[in-house]
Amino acid sequence: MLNFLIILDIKNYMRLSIVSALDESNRNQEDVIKKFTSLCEFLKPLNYKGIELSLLEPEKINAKRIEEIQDSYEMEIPALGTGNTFIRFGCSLGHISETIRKKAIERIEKYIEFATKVKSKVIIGLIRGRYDFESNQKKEKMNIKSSLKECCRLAENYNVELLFEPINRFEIDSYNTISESIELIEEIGYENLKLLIDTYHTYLEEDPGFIWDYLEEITHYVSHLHLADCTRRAPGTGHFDFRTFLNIFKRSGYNGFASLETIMKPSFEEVAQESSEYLRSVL
Ligand code: LER
Ligand code: MN
Repeated sequence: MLNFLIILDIKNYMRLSIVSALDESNRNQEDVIKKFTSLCEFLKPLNYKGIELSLLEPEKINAKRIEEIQDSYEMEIPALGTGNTFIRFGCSLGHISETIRKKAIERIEKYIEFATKVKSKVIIGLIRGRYDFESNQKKEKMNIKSSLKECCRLAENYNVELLFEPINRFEIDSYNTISESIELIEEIGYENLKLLIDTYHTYLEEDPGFIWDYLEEITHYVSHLHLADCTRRAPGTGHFDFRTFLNIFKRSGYNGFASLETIMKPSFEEVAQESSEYLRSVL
């Protein structure tokens, strides 16, 4: 009987979530709440346990109401995506201008405030930015380090975890690989700075001959996962080995979320439904 219960527990261990925006900058409060409620309503029966929110202005959202809805559906918000801060506002942690770096840190604080209310974590990904002709990789890395320390200090005050995401070289100019990112995490030295591994970036950046053994060694740094196949479409539509990847984390006792972050084609609904079925079949 005990063995049976343990097997069931392992089957349910990897909690699934999916990335969605709420479009809070263009919608009124009621529409934002409606959008979040309809996501919970749709995703719950598909076995999702969380919704990762990609936000731009978290301070515009009534966190108390979001918290009430997530509690009533027993849905978590495992992480907040911050990349829009760079894409839409042009603010980045690695920027050559101190004023712009400060703005990016101020924006991160807004996410941290929201995260503490809805018990989430804050992603440090695209918000690191890209350098232009006035800067270079060395300066960028130095600026990212000092900004990141400040973000960790702020997040610590709110008891919030930050998730550092290695991102492929076509989208960002530094910290593209897992090992460089771990080196940085060690150097920064804050307990609340963890690693986010995205399968799409892993596929593009890591050595396929060594990656599985390497992942086995570093699972303890990891607190969140992003899932997309090699074309950034839904898992199972390309040739990334999700069975091997996910089972490394399952065996290690990983208790975080695996969040779908794909191109939502043909539609969000189809990706959500098909990915949930596929991932349950490989886990
Ligand atoms: C963010 O999580 C990410 O993976 C980037 O590639 C931006 O989409
Ligand atoms: Mn990602």
